[in-house]
Amino acid sequence: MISFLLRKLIDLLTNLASAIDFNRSAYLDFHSRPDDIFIVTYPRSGTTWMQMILYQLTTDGNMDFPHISQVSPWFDRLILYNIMDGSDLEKLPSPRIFKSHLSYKNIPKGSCKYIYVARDGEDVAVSYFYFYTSHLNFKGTFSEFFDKYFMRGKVQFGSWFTHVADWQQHENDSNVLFLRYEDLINDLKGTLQKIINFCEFKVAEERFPEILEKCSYPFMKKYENKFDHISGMIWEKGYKQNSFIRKGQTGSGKEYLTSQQKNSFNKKLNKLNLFGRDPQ
Ligand code: PPS
Repeated sequence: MISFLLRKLIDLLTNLASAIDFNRSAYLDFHSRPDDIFIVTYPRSGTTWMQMILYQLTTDGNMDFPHISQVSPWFDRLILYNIMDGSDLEKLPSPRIFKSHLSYKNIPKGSCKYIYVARDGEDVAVSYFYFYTSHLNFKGTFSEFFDKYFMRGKVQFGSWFTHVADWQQHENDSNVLFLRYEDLINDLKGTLQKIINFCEFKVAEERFPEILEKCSYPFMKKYENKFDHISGMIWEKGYKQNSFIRKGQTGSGKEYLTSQQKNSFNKKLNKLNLFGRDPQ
């Protein structure tokens, strides 16, 4: 029974990509700008890293944002879950930096730029297996995930092979920068320079050490809550983390209630003869 339900869940997730196709009309009112940048990837290929890189290259790099989605929204999710419509998208300041897992066919076209990040497919499979286990309640083994789901393209965004092959056909397009996760690992500084040239950013040379530090694995790991999908969903719903064990002190009531609120509270309290309180 459980494996049947699990199978259903995975089929449902697999249909996500086609659901996005189905919802295509929803983003037809999207108007691209020449300085829009779409970071496009197959999942687990370095999307979040690229979001952080572009955030660092286009701002002063402060870490005040609650979640990376606030400064670099996930386009497909905004559309699919009606989080934003065309007019909301219009209000976002330039340069708009969107994350997307859409295929080339389905990505909005226009005057904008696309940075595609591809990663070794075997490494993607392992990373995706761990993601399915930690975030999507997958209970099977790696072999099961690999043979039954990943290799058959029965995962959230379909086949890795199709996704990469599809985008690779456009690697020489003038508005596409085709990068590899492995380039970022082997030569982060050189790859940042390629991005700067492609996007025509102006970044002062003296900012580089700080940018490299903030885009490093240890730095991003330390701020993991600002990147994790789980905290992203919590932020999206407006919930605040680290506010459950609040102050742990007496006297907030005195501070917050108006005298009218205190009077009506006391009236009720006195009728019931509950435990004594200091007169106000
Ligand atoms: S997702 O779920 O599609 O948004 O995932 P995505 O961000 O594309 O990929 C997650 C993997 O990227 C790794 N990552 C990094 N590697 C090196 N340096 C930095 N700064 C960095 N930030 C994210 C992350 O660890 C995931 O890979 P694995 O192999 O699972 O560790």
